[in-house]
Amino acid sequence: MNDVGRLHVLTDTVLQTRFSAVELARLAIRGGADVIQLRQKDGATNQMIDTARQLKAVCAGAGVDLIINDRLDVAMAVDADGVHLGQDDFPINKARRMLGPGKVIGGSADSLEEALQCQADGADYVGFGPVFPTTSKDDAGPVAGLEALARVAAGLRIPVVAIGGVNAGNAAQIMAAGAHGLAVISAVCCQLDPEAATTALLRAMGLAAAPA
Ligand code: TZP
Ligand code: MG
Repeated sequence: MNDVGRLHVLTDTVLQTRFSAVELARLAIRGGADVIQLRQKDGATNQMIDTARQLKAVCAGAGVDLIINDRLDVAMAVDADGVHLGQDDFPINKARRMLGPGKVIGGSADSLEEALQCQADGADYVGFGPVFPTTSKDDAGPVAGLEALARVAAGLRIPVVAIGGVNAGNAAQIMAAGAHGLAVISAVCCQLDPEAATTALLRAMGLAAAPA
């Protein structure tokens, strides 16, 4: 079983254009993020590989995992630390065979059934959500809520990372529900100070000291 980080920051350059993916990664890492996920839905594959390669250098220098959303091919091209696969993406069990045991594989789930299937297929963690309302993903599906999150966290052997509408105001409740960690887009990427926003999340999770 591969170690899974606690605070996953998904880089987004569509909802905001102030920061590049690489700038976001640098700032989030300075703020304490331990996983950077490249999530890029559009654009040329060559350009995505180029961004992923730059992110890999930034993450490797900081001892942070780089995970690629959706694209097993891009993850393999840059020797990323892992891949995050949705229900309609490359199958987790086949990705495991291609990547080998040492890479992190996450799977998306919005129900206990989907989460259990991800686990059975060999995922290292499940990204569960949306736990709260979000405007960052058009097809995010119904809001699951904290009780559903707690049921999934209790029902799985592998870590559950909560996603969807996560912010410093609800992070403590999410962790109390049994989540291993959090994944965010807007709570970091769409903030004026992504570094400070990352640290605020870690504090709310109980993983960083309060300011002196
Ligand atoms: N998957 C489920 S909700 C979501 C994704 C990618 C969007 C999360 O974005 P935000 O801004 O943290 O709510
Ligand atoms: Mg996907």
